[in-house]
Amino acid sequence: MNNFLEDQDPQVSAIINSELARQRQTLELIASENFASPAVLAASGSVFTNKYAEGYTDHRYYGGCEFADQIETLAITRARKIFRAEHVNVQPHSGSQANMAAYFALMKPGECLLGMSLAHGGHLTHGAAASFSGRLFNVQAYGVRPDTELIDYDDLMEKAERLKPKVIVAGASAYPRQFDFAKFREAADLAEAALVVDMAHFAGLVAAGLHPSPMELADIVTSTTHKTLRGPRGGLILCKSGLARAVDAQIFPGLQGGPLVHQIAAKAVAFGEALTADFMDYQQQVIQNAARLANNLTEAGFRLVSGGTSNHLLLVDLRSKNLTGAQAETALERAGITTNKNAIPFDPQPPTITSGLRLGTPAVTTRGLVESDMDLVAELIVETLRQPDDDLLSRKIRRKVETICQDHPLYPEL
Ligand code: DSN
Repeated sequence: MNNFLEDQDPQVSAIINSELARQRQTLELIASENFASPAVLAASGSVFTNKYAEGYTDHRYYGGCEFADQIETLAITRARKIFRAEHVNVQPHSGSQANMAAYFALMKPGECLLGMSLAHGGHLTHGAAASFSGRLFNVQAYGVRPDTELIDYDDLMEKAERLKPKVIVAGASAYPRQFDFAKFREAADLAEAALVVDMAHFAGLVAAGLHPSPMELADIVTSTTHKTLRGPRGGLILCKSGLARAVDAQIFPGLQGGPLVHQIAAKAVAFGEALTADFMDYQQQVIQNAARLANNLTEAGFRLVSGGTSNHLLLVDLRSKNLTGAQAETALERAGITTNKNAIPFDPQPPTITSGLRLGTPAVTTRGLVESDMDLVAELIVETLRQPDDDLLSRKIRRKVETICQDHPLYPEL
């Protein structure tokens, strides 16, 4: 990679090169990961890393912000266009901070937040006890139905009416289906609550028009920029003009100091990419690849939570295979396939072990894999999980994984 880095700090350079080699030589099936373009990486590693720009484009607390203003304005303009949003804040350092700012803009500590249970696929920041959300707010959870494993909208309505939350948050980290935002709006109206939609996982699908957009129905929409959206690591908030000041004030000076201008530059690049026809095709392929992987695994006798997928991810129930999520994750990693263990709804195992495995197709699709490749990927997963402790087999599979990776080179320009 960078010669100047290698010359100055060979230790750091070697570790970065090892990570590049790992990404190149393994199949990335973690549903929340992706490979940002070289242009995004270049912007992220640019001289904007040196710049303080506390405040917003109309009012900075530092001099020398002419180009920081230009880049932030460009990122905002592009994000507004992608999502048809009235107001955009591109400064959140992460999705968690975006969610925190959204909550603080809408309610006070101690008030009630109704979010999807972490155990049923929700996110930490949607009310888990260990997160700021569970510590600061009176958190209540909705979840999925035991029979269909789809969101229990009746339960959501009942809880909205009875608990009168101040905020309802829709969104998840491990839900393989689309969200019915009209039902969430109905629940919010029943409770006279605000609706926050955290679209971090499926923002790329929304951008491509392949998942209903929450923009019209939600009060505030939050996201990360690095999952299906395929940008740099970071957060994003979109809302109606009426909430713009409240949201902005919660990000700065409420939660953050200086924005990460280099990340905002990289967000601008990614948003530019998200406006292209190629990006639409890419998202379509992400969905097709997930559907194909789901079909293959089902045919091989694996039960999928909710029976399949209608987005970029699937959740495999490993119980009938006498395997835990932790065992499966370890076995697949040895074979060069990176995944993560994940709780399934009503999981009898603790979150550190789990009965499930979450698989997603955003990253392998960026590498150029299509449905026929997913047939082979599924075969390798099935073979590995059939004999998870067989070292010889995992070495054999790893070689096949490396062949797939060589056929779909990653970052040839680096
Ligand atoms: N926990 C991340 C995920 O992998 O879905 C999101 O923060």
